[in-house]
Amino acid sequence: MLSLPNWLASQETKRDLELYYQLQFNLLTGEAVSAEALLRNGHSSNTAPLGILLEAEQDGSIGDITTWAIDKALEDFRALRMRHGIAHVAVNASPSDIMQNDLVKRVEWLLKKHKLQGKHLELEITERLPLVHLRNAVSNIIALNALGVRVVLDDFGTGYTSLPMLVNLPIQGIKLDRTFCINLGCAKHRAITESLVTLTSKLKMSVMIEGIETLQQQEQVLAMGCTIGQGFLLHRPQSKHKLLLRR
Ligand code: G
Ligand code: MN
Repeated sequence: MLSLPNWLASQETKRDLELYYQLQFNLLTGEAVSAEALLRNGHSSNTAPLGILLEAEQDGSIGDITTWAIDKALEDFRALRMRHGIAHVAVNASPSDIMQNDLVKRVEWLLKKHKLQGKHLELEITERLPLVHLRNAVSNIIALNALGVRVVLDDFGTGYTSLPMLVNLPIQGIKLDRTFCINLGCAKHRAITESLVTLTSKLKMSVMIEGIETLQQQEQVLAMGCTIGQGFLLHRPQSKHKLLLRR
């Protein structure tokens, strides 16, 4: 059994990070299907610690932060599922995480620790960096899938994402970047969004759109056949404590 290093206990105070959660919805039924765990600065709350993440990607400590986030998100999952009926919790992983040799072992260890199944966890890979070791990423995704963990590409359409990724990576779905939502008023952008929704369905992948802020956007993406969404219109990121309060 893999023994986790001390950072698991010290990371939180050292970096002063906490997790917020934003619910993701079935747009047809209005039911929450998942909650995305979002890293936030502990005291100033609601601000994403982007600087810390970029720095950690450079100095190689991002793996520890990601493992910490998975641990915490799995710990919170049961209560969130009881309260909101979600099927899984989604955690962000960076390209360097998905290429890391012991990622799968860590995930397996954490699932056992929390007595949860792989299907209760989804990893969203953000392509802030290029996936230079594609082979490692592919074998890790296959091993994660074997555990039942879903892997999706985050912020699709920005950064280093490209169409061949949909063929080269054994992923289960994509999250369309919020810029697609912002630009739904433009016919050309709308055509691209609609085509991507059709494409994912042909590839038998799931598609979620992020950044839904208006009813009109929600109706437009639903009309395109995109039935899963996330955005401020539906739910704003909240601390676990607030999310568990009775409405
Ligand atoms: O790309 P990623 O899946 O990590 O997106 C999550 C981030 O997007 C969070 O930081 C969250 O606060 C932000 N976010 C979520 N919904 C919306 C929205 O409707 N509008 C904007 N501008 N940001 C959003
Ligand atoms: Mn994400």
